[in-house]
Amino acid sequence: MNTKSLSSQGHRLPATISFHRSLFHGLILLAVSLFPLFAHDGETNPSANSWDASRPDSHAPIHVMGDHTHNRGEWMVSYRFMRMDMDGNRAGTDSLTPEQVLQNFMVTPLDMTMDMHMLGAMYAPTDQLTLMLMAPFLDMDMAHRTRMGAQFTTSSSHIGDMSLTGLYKFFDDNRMRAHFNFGVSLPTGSIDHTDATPMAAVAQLPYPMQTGSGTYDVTPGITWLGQTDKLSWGVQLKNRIHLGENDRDYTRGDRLESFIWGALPLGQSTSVSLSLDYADWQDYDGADTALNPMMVPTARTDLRAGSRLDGGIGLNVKLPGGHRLALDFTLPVSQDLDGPQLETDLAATLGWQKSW
Ligand SMILES: [Cu+2]
Repeated sequence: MNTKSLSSQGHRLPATISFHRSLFHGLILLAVSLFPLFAHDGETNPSANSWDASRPDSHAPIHVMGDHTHNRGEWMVSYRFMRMDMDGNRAGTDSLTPEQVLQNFMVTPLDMTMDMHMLGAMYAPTDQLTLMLMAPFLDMDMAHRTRMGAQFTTSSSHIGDMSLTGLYKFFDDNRMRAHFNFGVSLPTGSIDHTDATPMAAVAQLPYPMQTGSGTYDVTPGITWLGQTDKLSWGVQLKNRIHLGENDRDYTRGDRLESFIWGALPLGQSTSVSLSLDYADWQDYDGADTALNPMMVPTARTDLRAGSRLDGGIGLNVKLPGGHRLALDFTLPVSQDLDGPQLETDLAATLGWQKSW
């Protein structure tokens, strides 16, 4: 058992996470400053100077949100199905057996599946500003084992936190585009999910099984896109900051995410992509007094932080009539969790977009 991470205090990043964070964000800044060199071209065709939204590789891998803006008067609707599989616990970068977790807790989580159905709409009132509305619906199941050897599963299912984002384009030249992401997330998800457990017929579910943050959140970000004759690329940095405290007296930890991707067109309508995502998130402030932190690690506010680097591969197909279909998979390259916490093994996203 990793006693160092068990004893760490809330809302402070472990040293290894701060190091990874600095390293990865440094690499992203370096990449952003080098990209204009690749994007440089001496072509005489004036349209070659514009970023081309009609290319199949112009959209980011489908798990990246708010990656593009639209021209004035354009609409887009989208649906995404995302599945995330978590199996087994870890503390730091080490895997833990259920028996190791049960040395310190009455109950251990074994695995979790999260399904998300995400509806999206985009509309551009001007060439500079695109508005985006997103509504997630979450469906989660978590399997557990008790010290006595009993197994049980809890479930929650509800609309998540809806968000409204303004994407403001501030650069559009030399086959590159850049925009700011200004998002507000509303507490439409629930923080009051209960289910039956061996301890109680109606038990408040621990933090990861709640479908909302319970707070108003802001999600500032920046996105930079570019194209060459052969490929498209993009970089996005995004932060989720939780404002205030929710009705159950806690605040989720803030989350920093960065995405970097490249996409290669295969003909007129298909593209393939590779991506690298880095995220880190912090511990919670406050606590839900209905949860017993001695019972299960998912009820501990100081065992929530972590960081993860994911590699992704994606496919994107343009169809007639403004339709697009996309599929991508992301796999962790490394993850460092303030645990015991369930580790992520795989995420898959299938999406459909229609614009007019
Ligand atoms: Cu769009």
